[in-house]
Amino acid sequence: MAMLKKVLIANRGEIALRILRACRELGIKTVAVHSTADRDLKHVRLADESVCIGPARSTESYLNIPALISAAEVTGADAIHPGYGFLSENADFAEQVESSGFIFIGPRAETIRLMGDKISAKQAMLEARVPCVPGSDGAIPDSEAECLAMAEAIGYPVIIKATGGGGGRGMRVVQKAAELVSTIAMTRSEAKAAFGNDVVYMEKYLAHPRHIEFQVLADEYGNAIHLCERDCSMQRRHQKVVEEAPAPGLSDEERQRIGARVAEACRRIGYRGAGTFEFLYENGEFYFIEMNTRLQVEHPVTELITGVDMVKQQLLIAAGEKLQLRQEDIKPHGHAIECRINAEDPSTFAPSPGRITRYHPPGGLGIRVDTHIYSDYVVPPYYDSMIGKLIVHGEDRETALNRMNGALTEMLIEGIKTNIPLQRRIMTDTNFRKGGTDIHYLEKKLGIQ
Ligand code: MV4
Repeated sequence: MAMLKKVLIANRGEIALRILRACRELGIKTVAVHSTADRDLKHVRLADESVCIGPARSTESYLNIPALISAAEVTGADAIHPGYGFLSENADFAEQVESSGFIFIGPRAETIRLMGDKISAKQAMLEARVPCVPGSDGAIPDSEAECLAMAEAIGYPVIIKATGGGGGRGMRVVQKAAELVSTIAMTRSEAKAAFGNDVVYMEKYLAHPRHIEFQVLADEYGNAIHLCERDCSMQRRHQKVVEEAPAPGLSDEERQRIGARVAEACRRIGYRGAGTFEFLYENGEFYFIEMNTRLQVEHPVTELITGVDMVKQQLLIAAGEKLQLRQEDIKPHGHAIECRINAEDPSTFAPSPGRITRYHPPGGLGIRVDTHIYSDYVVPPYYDSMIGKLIVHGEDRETALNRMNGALTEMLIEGIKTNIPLQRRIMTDTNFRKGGTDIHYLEKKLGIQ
């Protein structure tokens, strides 16, 4: 690894540990950074060096750009891996990392900016012939009459989205013409307050889609491949609960058609690193909605079906190496499912931080546990409630589902509440087992029972 000798991991929890493991396999030294609440994190103990970057509150630690760059300077790191969440999709951070002389493990800052603006992202995808949701193809017109005519042409219901939003923030559904103008005004003012940007766009509202996303890897030399798709439809309040690969019922023809389009889009925009194209899938059609310019929580299901170590690929790409994988090398094998394990009440979803008094992970063939927890670890109240991921692989979906159900039964976490009971309900749900449930399924199931 010529260009990467030391990587600073600008994150915490399970993903910091995942990145540390990949670095170690490549002989790269690691720097852990942590808040005062995170001194006992597993990866902090395992890293070659560690730096305390600030108090528990993430705005003063994991989101503190000067503190992170100083930590890279004092430890002599070559590169910074942002993980997911925190600063991973912050173009200003990527820019400051690079202008300070470090490698940002991710795409160029301008690519993050292009994709962070949902209108420019969609325009780039339309130019690359990636199928998008029919809509305004740019900002909404100025005049009320033109907006009404546009919505009429698209057909109600329509959805108004903030270009600075994404991930479920800043959007509103409009059922009929009488509500259009006021809803546009409301979405605009909320977007202005939340993102400092009041530009909004319009799309046809898809009522019962599945959420299917395609994984890509691209190097700096115009080589780009896709690593098939994941189905992430099982979600609650825009938080994914279960992810799986491949998407149930998707044909290889559909997979290759969309996969080829997203890989080509990467070449056109000069994409670098790992990325995800998010689609809504309804009535056999794919509609691009957003791109994620980072490693995702659910990357392990892709790793298990393709055999590709995605974090290792990110590091190699950042080191300036050419992608050695070719599209022909990517053949999905079997089926993988991930259950996110959260420290929360399984029925009220209230966070449940505290001391883990006893921990027994499941094991056996096809079982993977990505977590930083251990017996006596104290889950702090300051961060996301996800404490780990249970991922299984099997020769087919049925095998994977049964293996997951067994692993969830075997997994023991005491001292705090977890969502393991909810995950067991999902794994035994008749409709989920049939495959193809939509993005509203879990909220409906929870609402009725
Ligand atoms: C949509 C939609 C229906 N129609 N766009 C929510 C998060 C953001 N990534 C886009 N989202 C949606 N966009 C159109 N034209 C429904 C959603 C949506 C959703 C999408 C993916 C995963 C979960 C979701 C939950 C609610 C709404």
